[in-house]
Order: sequence, then C-alpha cells, then structure tokens
Amino acid sequence: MDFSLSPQEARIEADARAFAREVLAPRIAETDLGAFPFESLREAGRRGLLGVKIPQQYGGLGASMVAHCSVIRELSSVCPSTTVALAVSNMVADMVLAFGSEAQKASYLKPLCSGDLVVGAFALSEAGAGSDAASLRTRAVKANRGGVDGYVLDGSKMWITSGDVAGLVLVMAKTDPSVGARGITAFLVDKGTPGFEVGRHEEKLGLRGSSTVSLSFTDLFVPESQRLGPEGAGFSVAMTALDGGRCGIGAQALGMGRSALEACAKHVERRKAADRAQGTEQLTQFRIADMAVKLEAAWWMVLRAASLKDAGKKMSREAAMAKVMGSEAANDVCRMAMELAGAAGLDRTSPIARAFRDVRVSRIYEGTSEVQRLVIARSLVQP
Ligand code: COS
Repeated sequence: MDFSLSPQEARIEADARAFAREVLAPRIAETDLGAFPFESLREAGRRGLLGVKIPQQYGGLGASMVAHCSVIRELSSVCPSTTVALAVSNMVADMVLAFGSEAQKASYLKPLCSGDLVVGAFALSEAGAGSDAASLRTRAVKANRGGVDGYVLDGSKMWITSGDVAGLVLVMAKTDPSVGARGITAFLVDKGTPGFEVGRHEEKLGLRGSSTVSLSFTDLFVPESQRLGPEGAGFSVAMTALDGGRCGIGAQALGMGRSALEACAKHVERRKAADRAQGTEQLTQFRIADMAVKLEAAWWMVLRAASLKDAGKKMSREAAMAKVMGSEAANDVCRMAMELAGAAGLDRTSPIARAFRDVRVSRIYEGTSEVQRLVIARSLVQP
C-alpha cells in the first residue's frame, strides 16, 4: 500500500502551503479578531482552491480527495477560520457536481470555484435538529408562481457556516414530513432570493474569522430547476456531503494540531529552566513524541478514508473514524501544547492559544464525536 502523494497532489499541496504562507499568514491577527477573510477567499479562488476536486472544465483543479485533505491540513495549520469557509464551499461544489443537472453545473460550478459567489454554504442543522438531522422541520411545499413550477420554503436553520456571505446556500427541507429522512429534499438557494433572511451571528470561542449565522426562509419561492437531485434524496445528498466533509474535518483538526506542536517544539527549544533547555528534559521529549505519534496516526486514517473516496468506494465508516481520530488527537495535542508552554500558551495571540480555541469545534461540527461513534458502531452491529 502506497500512500505517497502523486506528482499532481504533491504540487497542489505545495501550492496550498505557499498560499497559506503568502496570503493567510499576514492576516491571521485580523481574522482571529473576527474579520471575515473575503480577500483571502478571492485569492483562493484564483488559485483553484475553492474547487479542488471539481474538473477543470468547470473551473476546478480536477484533483483527488487526498489532494483536498492535504490542502485543508496545510491551510488550517495557518488559518483554520479561512479553511472552514473554503472547506464547506468545496463540499457544496462537490454536491453540485455529484447530484446536479448539466444546467446546474453550468451555472454554479465556475462561479463557486472562482470565488464570484464568495463561497457556498450548507444548511442542514436547525434549533431542534442537530445530531438528529432527519427531524428537521423546514418545509418545502410545491407551488406554481407566475406560471413557474417550484417550491415554497418556510423554516429556519442554525449554525450555518458563511450563511450570511455565501452566494449559494444548499438547503435541506422536508417535502414530505410523513416519511422521515426519505421526505427530505435538497435545494440550491441563491443569496438575495426574496424571503431569505440572515439572523443571529454566533459569538464563538474559536474560528472567530469564520461567520456562523442562523437563517430563516419565509414564503421563499424556488423554481423546480433549483432542486438538487430528486425529491426525497436530500438526506442522502447531505450524508454524502458529510462523508467527504468529515474526512476533511479530520484533516483540518490535524493542521491545527500540527501548528500547536510546532509552536510548542520551538518554545521548549528556547525555554530554559535551571540552565537546561526544557526540550532536553526526557519528560518533555516523551510528551512531544506522543503528540507527533497521535497526529501521524490520525493522518494515515484521513488518507485511508480519502483514498477510498477516490476509488469510488463507500467510506462513511472510515470518514467517521478519521474524524473521531483526527479531531480527538488534535484536541489532545493542543491541550498538551498548552500544558508544556505554561504561561506562554496563555497569550491570546500565540499560535498555541489560537489552536487550542480553534480546534475544539472539530469534535462538534459536521457530526459530534458521539455521532461518528454511532455511524461506526452501526456498521459493525446490525439490528
Ligand atoms: N450516504 C448516503 N446515504 C446515507 C448515508 C450516507 N453516508 N447515511 C445514511 N444514508 C441514508 C440511508 O441509507 C437511509 O436511506 P433509506 O431510508 O433510503 O434506506 C437514510 O439516509 C436514513 O439513514 P439513517 O436511518 O441511518 O438516518 P438516521 O436518522 O438514523 O441518522 C445519523 C443517522 C445520526 C448518522 C445522522 O442523523 C447524522 O449524521 N447526524 C449528524 C448530522 C450532522 O453531522 N450535522 C452537522 C451538520 S453540518 S455542521
């Protein structure tokens, strides 16, 4: 088994590293204070990073899931806030590619990849439907407006990444509330559609530069041409998106873990106690080694899930495993880095403090650690 990157993947990873260094790094302070990274995302679009897996004919890089995860890890090791907006946008583009009609691909993929739509957003969660996503209550009712067949959406969503800035929102709504998950349908909703309203902005512990909002839809009409996939296929669209997304969150968390480890290693090299560098103490060395082992092991699991996706195989379980392992390893590493850095780690602007704050949500969003364990266990224990 060979998990080394292909020449194309290695080039894309190097390009992502250069983008992170040249574009993201100089803006970290303002992004961490809550400025949405419009300019960085625009530049990401110019470099193809908003459509890593999208074929070149539609404006993307036409690369693999392995390349996508490598990009996400590189970018999040510098600016996880920008990375989450970029990752969700890639996920929305992937769904348009996988489930969209030719007309939908033609109208949305190029503007998503170039950044003309700023980013895409994914609207599944609701106040009463987080982990139990199938219980969502947003309704989509068939209607004809001005001679055009379509649907009227009513309801609200919560915790929507980039929901206020996105030019396109992928919305899951119930077309048939009597049949649970099978009654959910996916819709492509353009920013500015009458009836679309942005609500509260969340004040988050970390990922401060990523915008997280609630959305509400009131008598919002979408023509039938905006339905993504058949009626009733929306839950499968959402779960397919999340299979890829979860693998990406593993990669994202590991990028943050890597930045915490690197900052911590630098700190213990410099820090002296009783005339000896902290990094020469065996206790410190063992901890640093444990941190590196956790990150490396989890990265191999991300690559395994990603390569299954590239081979066109089902990878829900492996994506869940990669997310549990990646996010929990990275949370452990950031906590251990905090402990080794002592008071230096408490500086709010230090890479260690930032990673410690930013990484926490990786165990929560795109399915909590508990949801991932449910997905894994269900694949092993049949009812
Ligand atoms: N890919 C494609 N289809 C899938 C799928 C997947 N990974 N997982 C489930 N489905 C399909 C099933 O095949 C089933 O279809 P049929 O009824 O036609 O057989 C349907 O979806 C319902 O599946 P299931 O019964 O497993 O759904 P549950 O309601 O039990 O939900 C969990 C399962 C908990 C896994 C799901 O609700 C979930 O992932 N919750 C977390 C949501 C989340 O991550 N939210 C974060 C939003 S983004 S921040």
